[in-house]
Formats: sequence, structure tokens, C-alpha cells
Amino acid sequence: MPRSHHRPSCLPLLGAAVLTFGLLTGAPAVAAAGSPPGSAPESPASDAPGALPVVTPTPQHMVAAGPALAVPGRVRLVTGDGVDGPSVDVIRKALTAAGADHVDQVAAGSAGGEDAGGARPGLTVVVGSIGDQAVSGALRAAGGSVPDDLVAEGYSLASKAGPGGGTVVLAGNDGDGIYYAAQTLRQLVTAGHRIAAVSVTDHPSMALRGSIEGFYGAPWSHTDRLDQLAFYGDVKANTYIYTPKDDTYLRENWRDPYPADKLADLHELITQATDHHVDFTYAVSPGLSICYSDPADVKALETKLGTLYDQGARSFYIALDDISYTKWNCAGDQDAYGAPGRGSAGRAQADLLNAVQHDFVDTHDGTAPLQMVPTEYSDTADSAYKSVLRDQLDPKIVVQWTGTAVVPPSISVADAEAASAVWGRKVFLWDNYPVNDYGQTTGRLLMAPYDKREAGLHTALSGIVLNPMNQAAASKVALFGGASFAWNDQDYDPDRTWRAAAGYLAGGDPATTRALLAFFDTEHLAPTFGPENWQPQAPELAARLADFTADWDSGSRTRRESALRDLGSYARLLAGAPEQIRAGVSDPAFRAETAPWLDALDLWGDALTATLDGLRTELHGGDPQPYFTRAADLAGQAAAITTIPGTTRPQGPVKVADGVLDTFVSRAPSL
Ligand code: GDL
Repeated sequence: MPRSHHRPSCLPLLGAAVLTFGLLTGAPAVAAAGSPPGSAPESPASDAPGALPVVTPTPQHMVAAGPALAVPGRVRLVTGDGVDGPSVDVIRKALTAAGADHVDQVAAGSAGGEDAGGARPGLTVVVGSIGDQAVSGALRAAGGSVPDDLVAEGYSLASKAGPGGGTVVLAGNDGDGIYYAAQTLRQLVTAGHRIAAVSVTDHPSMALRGSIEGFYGAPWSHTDRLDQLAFYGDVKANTYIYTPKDDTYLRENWRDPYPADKLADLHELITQATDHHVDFTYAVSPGLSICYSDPADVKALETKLGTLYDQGARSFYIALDDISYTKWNCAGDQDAYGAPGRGSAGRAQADLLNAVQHDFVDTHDGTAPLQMVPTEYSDTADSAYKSVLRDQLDPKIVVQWTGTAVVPPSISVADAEAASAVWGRKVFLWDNYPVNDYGQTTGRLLMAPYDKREAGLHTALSGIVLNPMNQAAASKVALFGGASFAWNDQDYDPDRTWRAAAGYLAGGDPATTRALLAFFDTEHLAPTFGPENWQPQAPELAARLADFTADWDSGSRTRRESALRDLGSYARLLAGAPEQIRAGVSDPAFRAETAPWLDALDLWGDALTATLDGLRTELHGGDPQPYFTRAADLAGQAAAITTIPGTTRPQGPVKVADGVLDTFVSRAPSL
């Protein structure tokens, strides 16, 4: 179904509450925020009054509302206005997970649905538009309130215990809001067939949230993309920009029509996106060969976009990154715009983009404003190019920006304000994380928390899309964080969200969550394009090794024994993590993509264990050498494992806690 494109560019915060997530009440159960990967996961679900569940993204406002609701075997689902099939599916799945085996669905106002407020025993779930009086009345009766400002994609949710169950009301400000209320309900389900009692008022802080498949190297597979689009719905992301650099039909050969099979795939992706409340944004990247002044080329571009409109796409994008803009592709451009240069490139691009906005976007129903990435995308310095675009580009057109560098070490509100000033509009962040297509990322997965983006960025950004890795499933860790930040940057907690992402991938299994967090720590390093890393490698392991070394250096036998025990248990966690992940993560793509890194971690975990065995033997007066030799041999085997040919660019030996674990293992014999 077509979606509304009237998202506000600046969204007020409804008294964003500082929430304390002391307790985890819902499956998936994940480790406590602030605790290291090796520590025990948080105590399981609690239905104590006042306990707040972990909901990710963090809602703008959520308070506890008394004891949890018991979920009986049979539940009444009353549907008001504006509810679509996908929202009902999410609600039904949540109720099934909560223990209901029968869901009796009735329309509000019909026989059986007349008392939407649930004035009868059992559990009643009411869902619909907040503008539907049956829904808003039920919301008030359940302890919720109707906000004054109905922000696009927002929702209110109230759940209140009653005899034999109680009432849950999901009231969306629009169809997206209804779907997001259902995604929140999914996370309110607690162990023991219960739903947490809460009152929530929620909406996104940024209008655009999601990913841009904009990397070099092997594009994602069709299956990857279908899976990603479903995942975005789960994390309340609403944007997927399709612009893989290696799809020749959108870059090198952008004028060529898609063959029927590729078009059928794109159609399926658009349908999948719509079903999960995601805008499929189709991008063409014509800059390698376009003749800006040739009406036939402008027409060819619009024809290409039209093909995708016919398949259901309603959001379009022109990518002008990574092209030369100081030479023309045709003599006509020299006549029309003058000698090649930044200012003339700006004029040519402004004409093209305005033509697409006016002649294509404005004439096609239900289409979102055009989006684009300029050729100068990674700084905030004014230039002849930027000033022409600032002055001439239709103000509706959304401009992307990657930060103060292609891969910036951080992004502050002041940076984004400077970018907004230079582009004459709020900018849309193209965040080059966790993309791993450049030299410094060779052999790496980038699995640190999404971090170093300043709270408050929603005041200067229209949204954030992350440019992910060739490895789609492994990118979910960062994407989970990016979507959460863009939804509510003020209350975003990188570490808590990272743990929630691990819990999501682990399907709520605590042992698998722990194993994943230990694995992510060994793939924590995030490089820039230069020598500087903006996220350190294996901070948890590095801290543990530093503690161990300090204890060892103390010379105290007691401290050495206890240090061996502590690090030994973490070494066992690392050595066992690959097996736990292979068994406990149900997503086959995640297991397949990470296979070389898990194989290497297996060996590195054993190398660490052998090293500690050597040190223990030495402490007890034995000969450590055989253990150190074994450790060196295992390290050598790990170093020989490479990325899977054809799956990533650039290829190379995989890196696992490099500069941390390898250093410790090689230095241990001389400790
Ligand atoms: C870039 C490219 C992007 C690439 C990234 C990291 C933009 C706008 N373009 O410059 O396609 O994946 O660097 O190598 O970021």
C-alpha cells in the first residue's frame, strides 16, 4: 500500500523521559547494560509493579503502570480504523509468544467488539488509529492519554491488568504508528505468559531512519535484502536506499533497462519494504557518463525512475558521489555550463536534480521528495559547487552528507549545523559505518556499538542511514544501533543498545547473547580512512589482559593464581563462543558470513587457554614451553584464515582482537 510521505522534518520531543532500565522483563533476555560481555545476563523477567521492560528503540516516554497482565489462552483482539495486515500479524505473533493459542479478532463496534475498552474478564487488545474514538476511549480507560501533538509515525500504548487479563491499547497516530505500537508490544511480553503494564507515548526524533546499500564490492543477495527489510520493521527503521555500487544497471549502464528477472526481484523488494513500513528508495547514479545538457539523457533518467515507480517505488534518489565533476562527459555541457569546474558542475547538477523533482517527482502521485548525495559530501567547507547548489537546488530536495570526513571519528551537533548551513537545509546523514569496503577494514567485521554521534543531532539532521558491510546479517548490530539513535537520540545508550542487538540475534538466549558480545568485542575496531581508529580494538579483552598483567607483575602468588582463574574463565568464554554462536544464532546468513572469523576465534581462544596453561605450569614449577609452542602454533593457524573469496572487498586474512590478543600470546613467555 502507498505510504504517507508527510513526515515532519523537525519533530518536537514529548518530554523525553530519562528512563532507568534496571530490569529486563521481556524475552529476549540480554545482559545488563554496563556489564562486560563475560558477565552474567540480567535476571530474567520481572513483573513487579514499577519494573520497566527494555524496549528498543527507547520510547520517548514510558512509565510503569502496575502489575503485569496475565495472558490467558484465549485473547480478544478488537481492531479499529487504519489497521493493516502486517500490524495484525505482529500483534498475533506477540500474543502467541505470550502464550495465547486463540486470538478472536473482531472489528470495533461490531458484535463482540462493541466494548472496545475491555469491560469484560480476560485479555482484550484494542488496536487502531488514535483518531478512532473507540480506540482513543479505550486508551484513556486503560490509563493512557492522547497527546496534543500527533507526530507522524508516533503512537500511544497503554496496558493495564484486570480480572483474568486486562486491556492493552495500541493507538497509532497513523498506519506506521500502529505498526510501531505492535513492535513495542512484542517487547512487552515477559516470561511466564505476561505482558508488562506500561503507558507509552512515542514517536521518532528523525523522520528518516535505516540503511543505504551504497558500498563497493559484492552487493547483498536478494535473500539478504528481503531479510533486512523485515528487520528494519522490527527496529522501527523506515528507509532502505538501494544503490549498490556494483549494480551496473544503476551506475555504469544506468540507461539500460532492467531485464525482467531483475525487475521482478525489485518488485518483490518493494512489496516486502511496504509490508514492513519501509520506504524502498531507488537510486540512480548517472554521473560517470551523463550529459547534463542533453534532454535525451534527462529523459532516460526519468524513464529509469518511472520503471521503478511502476513496480511500486515511491521514493527516489540521485547519487552523484565518487564521480569526476571537473570534466564533462560531452561537449554540449561545455557550451551550456562553461569550462569544467566546481561552480559549473553545481549548475549542471542543480538543473538535473530540479528537473527530476519537477518533471518526475511532482508529477507522480504519492512520491516522496527527491533525495541526493552530492559530489562534495564529506566536509562542511563552502565552495563554488556547494554555494550554487545551496542557491539553486529546490528546497524540497533532500541532501546527504557523510560528516566531516568520509569516515569521521565522531559526529557532533555543531558539525551537522555547519553542514545544514552550507547546504541551506537540514542534511540527511549518510553514515559510513559499519561499511568495510576500504583498505583499512581489510579482514574486519565492524561490530562495535553504534557510538560517537552526539545526542541532539535530530535538531540538525533530517535522518540517518548507515552504509553497511558486504555482510548483511552481521551489519544488523550497527543497524540496530543506528535505527535506535535516529528514533530517540536523546535517550540513546550505545552499550545498552549493543546488548539488545546481541539479544535480538540470539533470540533471547542468554548464553548465546554472552558469546556474541564476547565475539563482537574481538571485532570492535573501527578505522577511519587515515591511521586513526575511531573505535578501539577489543576494549573488554584489552582491559582484562591489562588487569592480568598487573596482577602477574605484582609477583604475588595469590594474585597470580586468582588472575589465572579470572582470565581462564574469559578464555573459555572466547574459545566456546564460536560453537555457542553456531548453535544458538538461528539466522543462517549470520553464521555463514561470520564463519571465517568464528573459526579464527576458535583458534585464538584455544591459543589464549594454552598460554594460560603455560603460565600456570610455570607458576607451579613445571616446563611451560610445550604450552607456549602450542599457543604459537594455534595463532599461526588462525592467522592463515582469510575472508571468503568473492564476498567482500578488499579480501585478506581475517583479524580477531588484533593488536591485543596476538600481542599478549606472543609476549606471555617473557612475562
Ligand atoms: C565513499 C562512498 C561509499 C563507500 C564509502 C566507504 C559515499 C557517499 N560514497 O566515499 O560508496 O562505501 O566511501 O568506502 O560515502
